[in-house]
Amino acid sequence: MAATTIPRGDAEATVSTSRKTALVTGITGQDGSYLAELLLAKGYEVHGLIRRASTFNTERLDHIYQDPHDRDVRLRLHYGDLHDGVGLVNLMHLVQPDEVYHLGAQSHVKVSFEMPDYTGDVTGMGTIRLLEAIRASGISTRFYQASSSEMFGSTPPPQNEGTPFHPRSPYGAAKVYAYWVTVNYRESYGMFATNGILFNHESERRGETFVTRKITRAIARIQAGLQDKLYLGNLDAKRDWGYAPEYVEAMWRMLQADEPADFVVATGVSYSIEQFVEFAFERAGLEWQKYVETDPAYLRPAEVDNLCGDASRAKAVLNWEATTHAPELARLMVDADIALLADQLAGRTVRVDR
Ligand code: NAP
Ligand code: G4F
Repeated sequence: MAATTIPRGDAEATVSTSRKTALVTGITGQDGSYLAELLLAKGYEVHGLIRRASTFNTERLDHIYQDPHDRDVRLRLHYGDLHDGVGLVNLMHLVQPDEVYHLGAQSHVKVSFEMPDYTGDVTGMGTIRLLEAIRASGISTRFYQASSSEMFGSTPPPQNEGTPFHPRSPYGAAKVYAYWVTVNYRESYGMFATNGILFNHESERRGETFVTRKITRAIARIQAGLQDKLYLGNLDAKRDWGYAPEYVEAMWRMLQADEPADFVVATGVSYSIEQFVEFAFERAGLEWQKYVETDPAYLRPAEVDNLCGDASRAKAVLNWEATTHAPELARLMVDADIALLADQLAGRTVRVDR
């Protein structure tokens, strides 16, 4: 809990507050938006790092956006980038967070083969830049690193905290680097730094090019007569898919623990891509074989064949357990995409600008 200097237009006000302050990188992403909601509901003041873009990139935050001109604003967004180390130091000075949730990353595995250098810089080096910004600003804070089951790569399931890493992509390798620097700063500087090793988690806010959302959006369009084919890559790979809002709760619990540690977060059940396709098409009453075709353009130079997590430590230490599994997840995502498309077609999704 810190005295916080808060920009208010041109002036700045130093506000002494007893509520907890969190800084979230990647706040505009799927997990960042759910985490921001969770932290606001718990009474936190939430600061988010956003990238400058030529288009709006805060769509997932629109429903919790607070006008900075209002009183008692508890959600504040700051321009920055994981490339910009000095900016990160300045942000730490400004916000003085009690907790830092580092979710920002180039998070697409296939894209990481096309942009390996960039992915290494943002997803790997970005983590050490943030850790160094914490040290340079001299603040005491708790740090969460968004580690990934992609780090296990080709190591067979079930995967837990003791399973060796064998990443299969530039993204996975960058996450292994970020994992180890987080452990290193805990051991070297006594930082409360923790890795959440999260298995795939999805939602109606999932990025449109990840496989689950690509499938559920296509189903809505096929049903509406706007699309006739869905092109996918490897249908045989297996993933342990959970529901994102449940996973951000696990992140928060990790930073409330007595001691920093690393935790696998997973459902413990895996399904193939083809099975997810079946669950999703069945929900819409469509026969998937009529619409799905394979396109080698979506294959990766190396694939992660089977991820299935063992989250016993999270259950024992954090009392956290997944409750939503892939069949239900597929149904809720299909329903959400059908409703969203109906809203879009009826012109009910007009953005309110401020
Ligand atoms: P996401 O939807 O792709 O969000 C990524 C976030 O990172 C976005 O807010 C993005 O900003 C931001 N970002 C990208 N490059 C940046 C840069 N150079 N500087 C600052 N911010 C940058 O990812 P997610 O699914 O929410 O996942 C959150 C984190 O968990 C990521 O680190 C991901 O690698 C990791 N993870 C995800 C899963 C999963 O299944 N979802 C599983 C394990 C680990 P823009 O909105 O401007 O693009
Ligand atoms: O949905 P995906 O792109 O997710 P992937 O590669 O498992 O990565 C996600 O989960 C990781 C956790 O394990 C995160 F760290 C990472 O940030 C990201 O959130 O692909 C899932 C599977 C792969 O086997 C892929 O080859 O689906 C297969 N797939 C088949 N057709 C496809 C497609 N994936 C995509 N994106 N697009 C396709 O057309």
